[in-house]
Amino acid sequence: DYSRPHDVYTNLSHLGVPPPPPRNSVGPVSVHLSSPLSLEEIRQRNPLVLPGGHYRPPDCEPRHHTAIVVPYRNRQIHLRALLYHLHPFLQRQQIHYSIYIVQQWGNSTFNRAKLLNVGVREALRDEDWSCIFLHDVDLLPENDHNTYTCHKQFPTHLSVAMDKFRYRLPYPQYFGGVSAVTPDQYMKMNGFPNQYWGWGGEDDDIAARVRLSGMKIMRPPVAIGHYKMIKHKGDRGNEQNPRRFDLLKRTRLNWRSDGLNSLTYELLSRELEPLYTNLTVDIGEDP
Ligand code: UD2
Ligand code: MN
Repeated sequence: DYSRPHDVYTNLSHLGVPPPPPRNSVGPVSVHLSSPLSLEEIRQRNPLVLPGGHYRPPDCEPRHHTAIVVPYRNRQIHLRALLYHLHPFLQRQQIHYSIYIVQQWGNSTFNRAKLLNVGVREALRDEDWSCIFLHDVDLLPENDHNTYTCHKQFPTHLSVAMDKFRYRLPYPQYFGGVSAVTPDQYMKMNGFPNQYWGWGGEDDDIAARVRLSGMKIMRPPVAIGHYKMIKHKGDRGNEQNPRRFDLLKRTRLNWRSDGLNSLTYELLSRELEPLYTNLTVDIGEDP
């Protein structure tokens, strides 16, 4: 389903009326990946961003309140590139937002989906966010008509056209990269799985939860959902998860008992950095 995750778009799309772009947006933006600036330089370029990576448009009452949640460990260069691009991008869209970096503490196997659960829960302690974005650290949006807002009814998958997949959806159920849910949608699907340690499968599990909880996936048009993925190798501590196929067979049985309602973790620190809120969390390890 390629309907636009934006009220205006979904209302008008059946009439073939081109949607009005968000104010201040420019459409396609060029994304350069060579040596990102230092955090201090990025901060200087974004003087209106408050500690914790918080921003509120100064000259209007924003209609959208979006938390950006990024699962993270040991990707400094990618983080700088993301902050460099995302802050101006979101400000052009006149969104009230914060950026949360959810950092897995220690050397245990990485668990992206569990970190996302932690990020959602902690972000909602701060504010009544109307929308929560789940955002890989290495993905840079290339078109600012791709609005970082939620669809009222259904979860949205934003990264539909990445350079790494030659700007096409790799397969119909694909849900990796960048997606968005409202708190209600998140609750309805019991959040995300906690049991996927290592690379892979968790995004397909999340897509399955959307369906199993009676929802469907919304997507922006391919021409707008363009992203660059910063090229990288697999990380140590995030090797392919050999159990992912077995786990995926059981999503239907497990989704109600594993997720938001079974989430346990220890928050080790919460820091308001100049460009983001840092959450360092002990999420345990693969049993
Ligand atoms: C794909 C999906 C991703 C996820 C993953 C499987 C795309 C664009 N993305 O990413 O959403 O489903 O497959 O798990 O297809 N990370 C760290 N440190 C680490 C390891 C991971 O910060 O040591 C974070 C980081 O935000 C990264 C994300 O986890 O972007 C996904 O990991 P990846 O980039 O290594 O996996 P990739 O590119 O195959
Ligand atoms: Mn990646």
